[in-house]
Amino acid sequence: MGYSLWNDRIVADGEVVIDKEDRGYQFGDGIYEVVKVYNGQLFTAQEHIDRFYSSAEKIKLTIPYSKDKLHQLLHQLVEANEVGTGHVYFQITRGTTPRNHIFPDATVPAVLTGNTKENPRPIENFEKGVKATFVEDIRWLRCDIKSLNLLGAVLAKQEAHEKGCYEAILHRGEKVTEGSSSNIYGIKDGVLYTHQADNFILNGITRAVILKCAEEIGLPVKEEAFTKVQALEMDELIVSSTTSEVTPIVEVDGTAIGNGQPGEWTRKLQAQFDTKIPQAINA
Ligand code: DCS
Repeated sequence: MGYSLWNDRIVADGEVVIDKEDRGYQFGDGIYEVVKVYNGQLFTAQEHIDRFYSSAEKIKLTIPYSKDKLHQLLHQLVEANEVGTGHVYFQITRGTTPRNHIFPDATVPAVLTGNTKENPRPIENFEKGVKATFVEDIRWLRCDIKSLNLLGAVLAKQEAHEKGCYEAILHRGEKVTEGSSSNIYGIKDGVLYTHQADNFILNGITRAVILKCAEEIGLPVKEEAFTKVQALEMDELIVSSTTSEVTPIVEVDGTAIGNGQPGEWTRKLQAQFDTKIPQAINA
């Protein structure tokens, strides 16, 4: 047993009570974030908090706490649970009212919850790479919002899992958008390609770190969509997220990417990413 975040308090896990009329439970009417913890320290927390507020604004949900207060609560939660390396999950819903699609009135408070998980970095995936499969992107048209509604993502990830793959590479028609819970990149002739940050993808916080790393190691970036055919012809493919960091994709639906091994640029990006990971404060 550990501690959870419940509105503006850190409480014992068992104390959290969620009503069956919570709009998150009824409609998936809410948003969430996942923040990585390295050596007891939150990584890119401000960026995640900013995106949380931005997702909230896009669905017209008012978060009744300041960004600073939320940051402080997340920090307290990580300390209370003595997280070493893992992540914090938190979400907010539009509150509890008898089921009705129409928003509740402004007096109904949003419900904020959060918890942590100890979770080692997936080092073997970083070293050996993973397999992926193409899945048609049937999600809605506001993938820029980190919505609790994840059915499209869940179905795609399950399909990938059943095929023995780590991730589903989603595509709308011929164009690759992103992964079911990640962003996707291709490297061809020394240029890194990734879908532009529009309504068809979630603008990953890890994506921003990777684009910065690319700049720092002299790898030019083109934020534009590539096709499924182009994906298979890339020299290197990468999947990224808060928990996947920079993971090489070495095979898609049985086709080897490049020589079937993680590529040189991927190795350089991983090394550059590693330089940004917070070390233990008293190390
Ligand atoms: N695209 C989608 C659809 C995602 O769900 C995620 C993260 C990303 C991209 C990558 O964003 P970050 O780099 O900011 O993590 N999904 C979170 C999730 O559901 N679990 O872990 C990360």
